[in-house]
Amino acid sequence: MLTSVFSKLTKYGLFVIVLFLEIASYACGDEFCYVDSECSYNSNSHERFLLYDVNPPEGFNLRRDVYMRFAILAHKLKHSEHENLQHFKLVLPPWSHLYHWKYTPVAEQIPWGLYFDLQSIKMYAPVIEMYEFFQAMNRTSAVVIDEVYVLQHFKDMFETGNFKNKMQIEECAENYQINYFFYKNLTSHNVKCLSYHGPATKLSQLLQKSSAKVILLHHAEVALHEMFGNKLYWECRRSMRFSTKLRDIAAQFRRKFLNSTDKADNTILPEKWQDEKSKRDAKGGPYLSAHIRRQDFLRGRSHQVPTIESIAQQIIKLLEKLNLTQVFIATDASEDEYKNLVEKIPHNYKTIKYVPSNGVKIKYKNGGVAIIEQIICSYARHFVGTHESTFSFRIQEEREILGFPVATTFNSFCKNGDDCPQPSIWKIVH
Ligand SMILES: Nc1nc2c(ncn2[C@@H]2O[C@H](COP(=O)(O)OP(=O)(O)O)[C@@H](O)[C@H]2O)c(=O)[nH]1
Ligand SMILES: [Mg+2]
Repeated sequence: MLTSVFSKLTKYGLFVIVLFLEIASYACGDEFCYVDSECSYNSNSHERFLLYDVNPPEGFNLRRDVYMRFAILAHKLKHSEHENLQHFKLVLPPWSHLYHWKYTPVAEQIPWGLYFDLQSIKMYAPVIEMYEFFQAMNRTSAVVIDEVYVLQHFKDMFETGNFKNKMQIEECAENYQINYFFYKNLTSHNVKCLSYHGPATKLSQLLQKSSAKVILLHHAEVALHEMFGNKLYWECRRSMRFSTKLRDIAAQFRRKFLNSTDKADNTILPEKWQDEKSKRDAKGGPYLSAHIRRQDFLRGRSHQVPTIESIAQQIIKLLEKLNLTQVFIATDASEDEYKNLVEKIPHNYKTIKYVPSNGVKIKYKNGGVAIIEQIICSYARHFVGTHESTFSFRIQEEREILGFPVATTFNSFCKNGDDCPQPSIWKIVH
């Protein structure tokens, strides 16, 4: 069976590739280097590496959720009773070729340190950047990945309704073309398809049986959360703080345009996420924030997505009800749609969005700009988002961490008056 799968995959040519030049641009001494003390990564011989990748069309915010499933696995491996599991490092897949990121070069590999505070993340899970992985592998020639598993759903799972946790090497359901972030110096001679149903943490069984040093899981989104919304989940989520630079840009914008500061808004967090306490008395800046998802949502979810006219009406109603005069808009709408919205909101209200300078656009790209908008939304007195958008979900989580009253956070725009599903309330657990 394994041999046949292998030969089937090799027929399509394994993969993959890119790198030496790209690594150089994130090398020691520049600001992308977030290695703890100095810039070369010191690996020890016991170390093992777990790489993963997500279905290419998935966006930034679903990817953040998949990261959490694997960070929780890595956290558990580190504390495992089995010695051969304790040395795993989770390798952070670069942010690359995301479908929605229109002005980010397709083959660019963006390290996590550009967007997240890696020190903070590492206090939860043993993770390393891709460039650190290459340093650890002494990249003098192509890096061979010992074992690649392409995760796939069991063929009959949805028909039989059998959702028991299980995993099994099976024939590949599709011709998977693996192109791991355009790296040209990665290869493998051992690729298998793993039919899988269960939480990511169950993969420890596979990792324990294997003696491979480097393992790549493709289609990692197939593995689920062990437990959504428990204490462990929220610890992992709290460790995912955004980079100081992005937080500073958002704070500056709030101060300058929205009269919002942490002190006045009661949104000061301790320096370390470990010191955060349960609270519900965040006040937020004197503005309403709205996340208005358009683009592919307009096409794929037209039955849910309200018109701009309806959104404007809902915003005006909320501003009146909350006695606020400013609304901050985060959106992927076209310029025309945004203009249309601004025109429909009376000018005694201030309607504002974040417009990045060219410098910010070039340096932080689409991902950074989206994060800045998410942060500004998080600090508002009241938030209203788009139904079933993971971009909105991540804002809701951020507000739970900041300690807002629940009613100010879990709100979605309605399609119309009587068709108005609201988001599930996932409260933080400390
Ligand atoms: N700048 C900006 N980008 C957005 C906004 N909404 C969506 N996007 C972009 O579209 C992508 C949406 O994909 P994803 O993160 O998967 O969220 P979802 O598709 O809404 O569940 C984001 O990653 C952003 O790149 C927004 O309000 N502002
Ligand atoms: Mg998406």
